[in-house]
Amino acid sequence: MLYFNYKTCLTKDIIVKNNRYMKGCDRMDLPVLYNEVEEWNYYLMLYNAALKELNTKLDILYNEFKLAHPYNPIEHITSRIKSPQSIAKKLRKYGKDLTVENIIKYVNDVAGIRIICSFVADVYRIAELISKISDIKVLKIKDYIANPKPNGYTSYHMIVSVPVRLTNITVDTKVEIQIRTIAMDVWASLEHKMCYKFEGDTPEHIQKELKACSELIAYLDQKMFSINQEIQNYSSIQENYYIDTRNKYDTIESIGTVEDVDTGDKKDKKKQKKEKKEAGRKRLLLGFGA
Ligand code: 0O2
Repeated sequence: MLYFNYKTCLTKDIIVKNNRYMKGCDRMDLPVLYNEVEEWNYYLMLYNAALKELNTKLDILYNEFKLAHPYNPIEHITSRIKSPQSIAKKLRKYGKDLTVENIIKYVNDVAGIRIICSFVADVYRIAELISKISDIKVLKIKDYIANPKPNGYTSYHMIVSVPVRLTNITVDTKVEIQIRTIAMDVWASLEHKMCYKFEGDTPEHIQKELKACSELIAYLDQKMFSINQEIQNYSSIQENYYIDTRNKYDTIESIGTVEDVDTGDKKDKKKQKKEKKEAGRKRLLLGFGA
């Protein structure tokens, strides 16, 4: 699984392909907040920590799927901290002043994770699994798959809170998770790129074309899903193998205990210690007797 930063992440986010390590944005300057810099840095630290926590949980889910399920429903995962421009734009849209308090209160996607799935059914499956992860609290759901936006945008959005444990306190921190199929992601990425310059004032005929494309995307997703269903029927032997593997691992409840192992080496050391002690006693007795 590769981590990329989607769209607008600032500097310092690093993609390291093989060790699956993502370094979050450490700093983000909002010049308008010059008198709240310290406070903002504190919240940024929390948002970054929440992203790391959630990324780790999702990475575990991803690896488990790779090992013990017939196919991995997750194609890839990306995460980012929202850009200052985007934060400012959102608050402007809500008619709110650019203050740290308003960002925390009104901007739900300062920290964002995007999960790209293979099929629509996988989107719902992953959403359900996320809602079952201990520690994660689902605050809000927007199902733009069941109810697409008027422009044709489809995606499943969850606002969740993740506990960030600091030395003295635990802070529940908001993260937006967007879950969508590859096809939905193609549409959203291109629409975002193409309509950015219109700033919400996209000409009507272009809007219509994009809506038509989104319908094609929905058709494609549905078609690919039914082809996949058919393929799954051919591979029932493979399915059984995975069910066996999953059952085998489902019985493992803990690998978190410590056992004292009596190695030969340890025995030797014990013996040596005993012999040394006895020799010392003999020496003492000898001395006493001398
Ligand atoms: P960026 O650059 O991704 O940060 P809310 O306060 O949460 O109820 P909000 O934030 O408008 O209101 O919520 P919503 O509708 O869930 O949208 C949040 C994000 O979804 C957007 O963030 C986009 O990433 C994506 N999104 C929503 N609608 C569209 C759309 O029509 N087209 C595309 N391409 N993406 C969309 P931002 O802040 O717009 O941008």
